[in-house]
Amino acid sequence: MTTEATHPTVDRPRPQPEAATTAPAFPSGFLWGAATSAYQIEGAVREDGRGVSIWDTFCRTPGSVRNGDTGDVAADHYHRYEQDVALMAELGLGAYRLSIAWPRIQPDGRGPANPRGLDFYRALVDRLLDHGIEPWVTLYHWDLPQPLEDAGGWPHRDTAARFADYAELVYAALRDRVRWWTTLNEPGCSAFLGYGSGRHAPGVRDHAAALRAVHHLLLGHGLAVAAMRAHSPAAEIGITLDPAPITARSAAAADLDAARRIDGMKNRIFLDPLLRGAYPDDVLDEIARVAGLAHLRPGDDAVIAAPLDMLGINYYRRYVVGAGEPGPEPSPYPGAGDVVFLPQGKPQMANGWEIDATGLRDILLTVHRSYPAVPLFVTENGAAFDDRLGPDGRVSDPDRVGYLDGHFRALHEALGEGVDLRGYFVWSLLDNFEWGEGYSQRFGIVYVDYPTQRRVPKDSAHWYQAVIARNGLA
Ligand code: IFM
Repeated sequence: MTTEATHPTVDRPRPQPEAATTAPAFPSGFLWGAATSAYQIEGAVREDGRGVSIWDTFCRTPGSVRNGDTGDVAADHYHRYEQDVALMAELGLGAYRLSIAWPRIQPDGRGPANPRGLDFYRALVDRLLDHGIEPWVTLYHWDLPQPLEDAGGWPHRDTAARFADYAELVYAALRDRVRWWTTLNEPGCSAFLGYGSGRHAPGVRDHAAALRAVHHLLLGHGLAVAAMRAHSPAAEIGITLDPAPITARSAAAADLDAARRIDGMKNRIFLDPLLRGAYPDDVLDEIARVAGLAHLRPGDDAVIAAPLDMLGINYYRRYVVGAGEPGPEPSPYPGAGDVVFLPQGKPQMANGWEIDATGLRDILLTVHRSYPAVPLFVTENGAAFDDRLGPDGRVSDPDRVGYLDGHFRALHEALGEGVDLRGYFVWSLLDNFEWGEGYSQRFGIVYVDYPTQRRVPKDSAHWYQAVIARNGLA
């Protein structure tokens, strides 16, 4: 068991670090970066042989994305990547986490690589290296080629094999210049939002399909790791998850059970197979009840548990849960329709997520203490606020500065507790297409004026630049 769900005390007093007399400094070599993903920033969806992804289709399904927004243009990074890399260099970033658009490489999701797709990423990576910025490549950040969805998508076992083929193609083309590789970004969102609640592409609402998707995403990850390592063992390969601390509203048995179930579907369903070699028993019982076990085959567990060189953690919020009544919207999580998610009265981001920096420390400690050792990186963390370009040409975002400061202190505490944390990537470099919320939310430390595509570093970008320069807080 991995989170506070397993510790029935609510608001348990925690040991407080002694009041800091000096500003937190980070270990030498700590990696400071920024992250984006292909569909959220690139645009150019019909250029250079790119195929159609499930997000292109979903965006055209009426009512799926706020304001009918699409990623057709996004932040136009496909055409402006040189300018964007120059901006990263100015900020002093040590690393940039990007994702590859699978439909640019294999427009149909299978077959030989589209050379023009690879050329774009080669050029981007080379530009990063020219500036001394380490490229961190994520192979899958949610943009499945539509033909693979038409053939069954992630609930279909063959998609795992297709993903491994794709991973090997990209790896073969870029491994001479990219050291750090991540297979999947937040497979929980792909499975449970894509096939459970239907809030993300492809918009399916079927818990059995979601659980099959979980397994095939994990299997695809394991097969991809094997294919990449067979090609050349030199790479550093990992996966990015978005585990969250789950806190029960009270010590009542029903609330603790609600917390166990959410912890199971949000955290342990991924962490346990990857790091311990099997689904936890209670999660497996739920999979059997909802989806049956026919999709789990002998040998899968070992493939999925391929040793990792690092684990990426994306952190945004803590979940406080209790037992309640099923709501009107379908839960993303099987067996959790009755679970209520409770506000704690903390300050919120523009999307309503409550800000809780202590949750970042807690989830890092949980992963560190409950699982076999693996180097950790925070591969995403950030906040959306209602940013505006001022008449003076500045974007003043004190809330984001406060947010980052609080979360950096949480990182520092985790390091002090012995967590093997090696780096941090802010989400996001640029304002971008926030999936079902379209362009209504701005997560960037750089403001994008969409009508002109002008980039304006927000105050938080300048503040982050100073943190990076001194490798610590002021
Ligand atoms: O924008 C997303 C990103 O694509 C995945 N992690 C969460 C971010 C904010 O919602």
